[in-house]
Amino acid sequence: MSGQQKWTVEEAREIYNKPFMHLLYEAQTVHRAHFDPNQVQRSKLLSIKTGGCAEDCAYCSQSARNGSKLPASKLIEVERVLEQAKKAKEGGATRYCMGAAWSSPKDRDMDMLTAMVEGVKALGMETCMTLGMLEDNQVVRLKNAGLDYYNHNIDTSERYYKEIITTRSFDDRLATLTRVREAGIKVCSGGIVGMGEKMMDRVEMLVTLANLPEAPQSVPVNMLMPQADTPLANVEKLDPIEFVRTVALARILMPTSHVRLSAGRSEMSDELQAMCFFAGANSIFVGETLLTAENPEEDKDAALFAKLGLETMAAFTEGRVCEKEAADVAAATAAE
Ligand code: SAM
Ligand code: DTB
Ligand code: SF4
Repeated sequence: MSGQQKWTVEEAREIYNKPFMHLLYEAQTVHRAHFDPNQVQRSKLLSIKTGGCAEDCAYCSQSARNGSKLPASKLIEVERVLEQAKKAKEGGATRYCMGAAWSSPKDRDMDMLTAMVEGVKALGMETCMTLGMLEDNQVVRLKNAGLDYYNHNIDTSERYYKEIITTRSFDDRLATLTRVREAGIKVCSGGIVGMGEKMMDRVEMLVTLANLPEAPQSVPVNMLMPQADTPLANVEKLDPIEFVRTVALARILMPTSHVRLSAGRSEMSDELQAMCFFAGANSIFVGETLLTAENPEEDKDAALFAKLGLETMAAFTEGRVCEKEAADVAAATAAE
């Protein structure tokens, strides 16, 4: 399939605009062919370096160029990261994502970053990092440390990207994704919905991701959380149905990827989140803070899981292993 066009923009637009019931039914059917529909992964985020970022992403509270009041911190100590990861694991998270407000890491940071990956992996958690653009040698070091996923969002369509970020290009973003994929690290790449983009920007963003030589194994879909003092602080709210359509299209175009219901859940009703799960989302961030922004409290999520009969997806690092499959494998092995 390498290098082949898998979806046309026209095909994707037609799917996105199907009558809502058809769209949800199709997304749920695709979802069930590859995943247990009642299992949702709990992921935890930690900001390992906050604020003072040199990039000008219009949505971000951490950009120094947005006049943001968020002070720049230093890279936090490895021990603190591991303490927090252990707590997250005890709270049921199976995936640990470490994010830094950088354009790219400095080589002098790499020893600490690789130690974080090794330590979190040793806890038995899936590891993900998001550190900005990477050079070849940095990708190799992260791979050798055992990093499972690298998050690097394309955020929107190529057309709209220029309206949102001027300090780097869409192609810069794709170049890092190529490096990560070629090094054998799984790609986590998605975007933000509700930044004033058009419907076609959401569609084109997902077609770009699905048509990469290998679709990202992980696709975060974020709802913009408007941040004070940023250019998008007062952007018009998007109809939540458009958000669900975006999740459904991600599921249909990338059937075996984890589609992650990421930022913005604190503003979403239980019903909207349930619709996102039905449309194929199968991961959430848990805990009261994302990187800097708020997220639903743990007891609220526990109640939501109970209400919907959702289970926490077991940890996995290779392929997709849900609890049921893992139990089947264990039973078959025991019977041998
Ligand atoms: N600095 C690195 C980078 O940009 O690649 C990593 C951290 S960055 C904060 C990770 C992602 O968070 C961004 O690509 C963006 O998609 C998402 N994000 C940031 N601010 C957001 C906001 N206010 N609302 C929704 N998503 C946001
Ligand atoms: C992603 O797509 N969403 C997460 C994760 N990848 C790193 C980050 C959301 C950030 C929301 C804003 C904040 O917490 O500052
Ligand atoms: Fe920096 Fe990442 Fe925020 Fe952009 S999204 S300003 S690169 S921290």
